[in-house]
Amino acid sequence: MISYIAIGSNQATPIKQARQAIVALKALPRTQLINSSSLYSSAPMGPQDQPDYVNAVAQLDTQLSALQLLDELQKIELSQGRERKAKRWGPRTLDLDIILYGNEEINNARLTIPHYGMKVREFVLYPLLEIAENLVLPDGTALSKLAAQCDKNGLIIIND
Ligand code: A4P
Ligand code: MG
Repeated sequence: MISYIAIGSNQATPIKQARQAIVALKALPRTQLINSSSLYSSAPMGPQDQPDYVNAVAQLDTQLSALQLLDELQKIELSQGRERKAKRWGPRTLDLDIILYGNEEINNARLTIPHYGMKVREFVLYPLLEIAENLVLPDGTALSKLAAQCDKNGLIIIND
């Protein structure tokens, strides 16, 4: 199954966290890393008294179920020092969200796929567009259309 993972970090050297996450995704069981976007710098969504984020999107081809994949992603988050805090949209060392899992729509206690925020988040849409320009969402919406409607809000590729 082709699945897209959103990577986000704004603590503890975010560029390093994002790169390390991509290395960890490469090592997932029964999974191949197909591609990953550039790293992007983005303004924080939510509380403004937190550092800018580094965001990226990775494309996987996995034989894991969506829930197995979520378990693996949460292990990676924990291994990179993620603490789950009460504050909504607060700072984090690493956030790994399943954006898409094939063409499936999943709604259960642990998973909402497609990810509930993906259609309006510039830091998800533009990195995804970089590696999947012709992608169509399960509801038939073209990714390019969503991106065209979404302000970049200062999003820039990190060159280094
Ligand atoms: N969960 C449900 N659906 C999914 C999914 N598709 N992928 C559940 C992953 N997890 C999913 O997640 C809470 C629970 O969501 C999980 O246990 C899982 O069962 P979490 O990672 O513990 O909490 P969270 O990430 O703090 O919550 P949330 O609502 O996912 O945060 P967001 O909405 O992702 O916001 N600004 C910028 N510029 N860039 C960012 O990346 N990220 C956030 C986090 C805020 N501001 C940001 C960014
Ligand atoms: Mg999350």
